[in-house]
Amino acid sequence: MILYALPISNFCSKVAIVLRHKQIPHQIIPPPNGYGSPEYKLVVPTGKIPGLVDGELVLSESEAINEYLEEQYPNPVMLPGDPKKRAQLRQLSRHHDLAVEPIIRSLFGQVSPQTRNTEVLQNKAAELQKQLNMLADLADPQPFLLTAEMSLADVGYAPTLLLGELMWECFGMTWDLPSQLQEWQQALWQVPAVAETLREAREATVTWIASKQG
Ligand SMILES: N[C@@H](CCC(=O)N[C@@H](CS)C(=O)NCC(=O)O)C(=O)O
Repeated sequence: MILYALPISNFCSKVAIVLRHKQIPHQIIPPPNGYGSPEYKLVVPTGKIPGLVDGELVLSESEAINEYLEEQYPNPVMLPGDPKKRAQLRQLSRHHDLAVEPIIRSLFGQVSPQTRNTEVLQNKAAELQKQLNMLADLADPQPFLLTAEMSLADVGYAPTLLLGELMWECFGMTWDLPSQLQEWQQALWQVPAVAETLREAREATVTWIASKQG
């Protein structure tokens, strides 16, 4: 199994965590000539990362990839419970992809001081706080969002919250994770697959931020 990925991409980290946690034999390699390149599109037609190749199967979209990995390699289980529980777990994963992550992504252009706008930063920070408070309301940390063991609902948040924290530091803003989520984040960061993936993500992100400071 090959995962086309870069350590700077939080969506790639979301998949790398699952591959590592499930101890699925795999190789992680960068997309040839970068994502979006004609060479990469010959292998993964969308041109996006993460891209998974498993024999004949070629997949994009972290959510589709993670659910495929869960179905092919059910141990350890990462989407447990009855249909109601599984639906709630999927909801929290979508909350990451559709509500929390896009706010942080929308501030990539602000990492360079030349293009920074304080009003935009403050508005986005307030929006993010609302979405994190919503996550705290929807979750029931045990210590993972809705489960005793890490599930597919948790994995997207690990790299995205790290990315947010490093960006907020660069913006000189206080990173304020709701108190109900703090133990969850500690537990998450201690999972070996998460710790290994975040080490690489942190290094890539710190380098990226430094490169934008002129
Ligand atoms: N919804 C996608 C998002 C992945 C994504 O945004 N990947 C970026 C890099 S971080 C990318 O490949 N962008 C190139 C493009 O969209 O053409 C997922 O969950 O995998």
